[in-house]
This record gives sequence, C-alpha cells and structure tokens, in this order.
Amino acid sequence: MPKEKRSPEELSADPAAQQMLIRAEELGLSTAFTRAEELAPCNIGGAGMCCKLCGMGPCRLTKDGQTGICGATIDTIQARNFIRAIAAGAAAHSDHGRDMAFTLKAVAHGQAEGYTIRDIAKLRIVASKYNIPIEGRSPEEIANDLADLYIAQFGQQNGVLAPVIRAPRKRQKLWQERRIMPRGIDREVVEALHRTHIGDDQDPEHILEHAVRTALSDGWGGSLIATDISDILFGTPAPILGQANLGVLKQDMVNVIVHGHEPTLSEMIVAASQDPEIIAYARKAGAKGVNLSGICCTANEILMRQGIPAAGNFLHQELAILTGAVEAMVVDVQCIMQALVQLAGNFHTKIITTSPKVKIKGALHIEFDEHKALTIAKQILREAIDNFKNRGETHIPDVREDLIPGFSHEYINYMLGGSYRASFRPLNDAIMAGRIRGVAAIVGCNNPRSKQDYLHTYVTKELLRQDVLVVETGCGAIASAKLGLLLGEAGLEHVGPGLREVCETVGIPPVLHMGSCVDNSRILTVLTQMVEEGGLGDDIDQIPAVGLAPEWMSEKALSIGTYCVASGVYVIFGGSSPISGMPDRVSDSDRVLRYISEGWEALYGGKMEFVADPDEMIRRTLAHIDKKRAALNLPAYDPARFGRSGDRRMLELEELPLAERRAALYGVPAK
Ligand code: NFS
Repeated sequence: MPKEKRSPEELSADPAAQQMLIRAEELGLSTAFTRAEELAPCNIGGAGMCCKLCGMGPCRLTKDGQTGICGATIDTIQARNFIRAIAAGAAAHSDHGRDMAFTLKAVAHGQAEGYTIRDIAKLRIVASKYNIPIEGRSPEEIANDLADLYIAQFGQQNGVLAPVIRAPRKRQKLWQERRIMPRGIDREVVEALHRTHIGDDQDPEHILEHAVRTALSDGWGGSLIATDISDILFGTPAPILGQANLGVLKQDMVNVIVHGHEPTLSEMIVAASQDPEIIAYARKAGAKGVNLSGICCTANEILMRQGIPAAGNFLHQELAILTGAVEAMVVDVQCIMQALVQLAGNFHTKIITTSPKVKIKGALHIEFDEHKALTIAKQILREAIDNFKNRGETHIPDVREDLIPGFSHEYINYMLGGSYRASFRPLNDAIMAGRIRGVAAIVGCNNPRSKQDYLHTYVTKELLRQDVLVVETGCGAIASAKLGLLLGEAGLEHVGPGLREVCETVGIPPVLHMGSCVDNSRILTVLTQMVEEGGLGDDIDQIPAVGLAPEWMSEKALSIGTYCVASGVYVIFGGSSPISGMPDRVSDSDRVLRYISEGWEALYGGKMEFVADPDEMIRRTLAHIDKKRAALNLPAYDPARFGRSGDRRMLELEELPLAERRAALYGVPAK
C-alpha cells in the first residue's frame, strides 16, 4: 500500500512553513519535505552496517557473524562510519575557526578592508589566558600574537591544544589520564581518516577513543577559536531585540538572505546594506532599501550581534525562495542545499556562492576575500538590487515573532551579578536551592524526517514546566524563536514556579539564545564557570545538566555531541541513530551503541544516547538531573516550595489590604 502523504501540519509545526508547503504543492515544486517522503532511508546504511571504505565493497552486512570481504566485523564498521562522520563535523567547525584566525591576522596588519577590532576588552582577556603580554601594547599587536597562537593550533603536531586550559582542571587531568588530550586540530582529523582506511585500526573501542580526541579538538579547539575571534572582531553578544520567521521579508524592499555559517562576509553585507550609496542605488531601482535577513547559523551570528532578523532555520531555506520575494540568497559554507539552485530557477532569485570552498552548478559565484570584503559585499548587493525589477508574484507569510537573543557567557555573568560583582553565583545558588532544577542545552538542526521544530519546542516547553533552565543554539534556537519562546513574558507562561521566580527577578527569558552551533563552545565555558563558582561539584559531569539535539541531522552535530560527552555531559539525540544496528536481525549489532552510552560514561562521566520518543527524552533528562542533584546532596526537586515571589507575587499582593500584605511579606501576623 502506498504510504500516506503527510499534511503540511504534519510536516512542520511552524505556521509560516505550512503556508509555504501549500504554495509549493500548488506550484508542483519539490522541497526537502516532499523528497523525504519519497526517498526512504537505507536501513543497512542507516544502521551503520554498510562499509564502503574500499573498492572490494560496498559490503552490506545483515546477518549474524557476517563480515566484510576483508574480515571487518559489524562493530568495527559501525565505529569507522561513526568516527568519519565526527571527523567531517569537526573539520567543518574547525576550518571555519581557521578562516576566522586568518581574518584576525589580516585585521592586525591593517589588511582587511572594513573590519576593526570591536571588542578590545575580550581580546585582552583572551590573550592574557595564554600569557600573551597585553600591557602597553596596541590591540593590533595583541591580535597579531593571538592570531599566530590560534593559527598554530591547527598544524600543531605534539603537546596539548592551547585552549584546553580553559576546561576545569579536573577534566584536563582526566583527559591526560585517559590519553585523549587533543594535540593539533588538523592532526586529529587526519588521523581519524588514516585509522579508518582499509586495513588500519580494527578495534571499535580504540577507534572510538580517537573519535573523542578528534571531537575535543573541535569543541575546545576549532569551535572555541571561532567564537572567540567572532566576538573580538564583531563584538561579544548582549541582549538585543530581533525577529524571526519568513514574515521578516519585505514587499517594498530588496530582500537579501545570507545563509551559511561564517560571520565574516555577512557582517560586511550588514555594513554595506546601510551604506548611503547602496540605499540610493536601491531607491533608484524602485525599492525602499535593502532588507537583510539570515538563515541557519549565519542568521544567529548577525541576529545576536546586530539584531538583523532571522528568516528561518535549516528547513526554511527553500521555503524562503518559494515566497518569490527574495532577490538574492548569498551562501558561504555548510548546510546549503544543492536543491536551492533548481528551485530558484522557478523564480527570479539569484543564488550567490561566495566561498572558495563551495560552488554549486548553476549558481552565480562572487568569491569572498577578507582583504576587500566591503567592496565585494557592495558588489553582491548591487547584483541583488539589479534583480529587483525581475520580481514576479509574491507570497510572504505574515508570520513573525519577536525574540531577545545575545546571551553570551560574558553577558550572563554581568546579568547575574552586575558590573562590579559579575558572577555565576546566583545561578549556582538557584540550582542548589532547587528553584532551578537543572540546565538543558537544546541545540542542533531540523530534519525533514520529523515534523519541523516540533521536537525542539515540545521538549523545550516541557522542560521549562519542570523548572529546567534552557539554553539554545543553532537551528534549535531559531525554532524556539519562531514559536515565541525567546521573549521574556511570552515564554514565562510555560515556566515552572521556581524558574519563573528566577527569570522575573533577574529579568531574563527562560530560554537563553546563546548563538550559532560553533557557539556551543559558549556552553562549555558556562559549564566550566559553574564548576569554578563552587557548590556544584568540581567537574562538569557533576552538574545537573543535559544536552539534547532532538532534530539533529548533520555530522557537525555528532562532533558536538561527542565533545560534550567527553566533557562530562549526558547527550541525547532525537531521531535515528547512525549506528543503530539491527538488533532484531543481528543479535550483537548494537554493541557500539551500548559502548558510547555505558562505556563512555564509565570513562568520561558523560554518555550519548539516541532516543526517538520526545516523552522518553524528557523522562531521561529529568531522571539524570535528579540523579546528579542527589549525588551533590542537594534538596530533591519540589515545585511546591517556590513560585510565591517575584513580580507576579507583588501584583497579587497589591490586591490585598495593607495588613494582610504586610503579613504576607514580612511574616507579621495580621491583626
Ligand atoms: Ni548546526 Fe548551523 Fe542548523 Fe544543523 Fe546546520 S545550520 S552549524 S548543522 S542545520 S543546527
């Protein structure tokens, strides 16, 4: 019997997406949503049991005891497939970090047109962590040394990756003892590829040990470098008002969407779009100006720093083109669907590739070069403006939500303690008292195999109800933004009593948007700072915290998950596992899956699990948080103890006669 087609409501939780899916159907155009319906995943490859590492195969193993032609067993094949995915993810994040480091070097030498060092304070703080002299030196001199140090991390052959010193001391010791300390970023990625060539490393546990080392070189290396330098060059994020969803596109303006990951070009396009010369050029073309918005992590980068709206997350890239209102979609690297070009052929939209690493047949290529970034940004915008006259019929959904992004760890510090006593103490205290039950990081992609944004927002809402503070990055953060969870009061109605008290007192939304996916390094920094603040144990694995990627799909997500596990975090992925095995047909084929849970927990204190059912994700998250609370001897979570203070309580009290109000406030008995 043919499979029943899912309705737009079953494909996405987002009303704007639903409208655009109807539009696609009317026009007879395919999207990732419909292609996912038509193309069933391969169950052998999906289980991690297909080896195509050499020309004797592919060997597809489906029976007990079966091996590949070379004799490779199922668990070896699964471990090899898994580490290769992690290596690709780590390479993507880290190569982004490398380009940022080169940009910093060019800025230090005055060779990067249009860029300046915007956050000198962060530059000095970061440099002094590595003992780079700062006193009496210009920002450029310091930036030059920091750029050299960071560039050296990629090609370093031996020793320890420098930024690792930013992890809790006990964790660093554990990495030394377990012999998984990352040495150099490129070295770990190359070694992952070498080990998985035909006839190399055959012991699944030994392969997975190097998977952990490789992922650590991403989290505490490439990603952390990318975040540091982005903040130094473009400013450390602080809360700012933004908007999200397709309704940010404007009928009377030239719409340019920047999509991808690196902030270098997009920041320059932001600057160019406000240039009087460009505005005048747009007016001459009959538009009111240039309206910029972002998709994927580029969206997060410019949203949290400049308040530029996010048109959407991963699955919105095609939907944006379907509006017919986008003059140009400018892409750089990662998460860019090849399908964009063909889809854009039905409209006037120009797809412009810009990275020397990424070309798509049929797209216009205008290559980015940080030495003349502003000139190139203006050239790109002129292309878009020239295209305005070709616009046909448009369908812009009138759907958008406000949000407040920009919660860098520096800002959280300040927000909790003020300028003079910036500290994480209030957060630790709130967890220790039980007002906040624990912390969940909900991150990662969209995946058209599940209803867009649904798992993200379902899990987020339920954890908020359970007094779990949520931090988000990447496309997960945009999902919450689109569905209205990233705005103080709007989010608070979903929130448990203790967490609500904290949010009302400090004045924060219950879900903190912490940036793009490379900014998961910010979450590592927050966890480290919570450890250092005291009261929640002396290492990350003792904190009542969980990481979730409910709608993951990219290899980068697997790298993030793995470095979080190695840092001591329990990580839950939704959807399917890339190494699930087929335990119903091959009895032992889930050995690798069990190893990354129980085996890794015994070694690193963190573990990785794949859980399809969102209620089960929530159950496991809360059970883990409560277990960690108990291990720290903290009071058991009890929502009945809180929720009678904060702004809401004051409003209630105002209704009371004075004597009763005093009684309630100060415990003075009412006469
Ligand atoms: Ni992360 Fe950002 Fe989105 Fe997934 Fe892709 S954009 S780096 S990989 S899809 S969250």
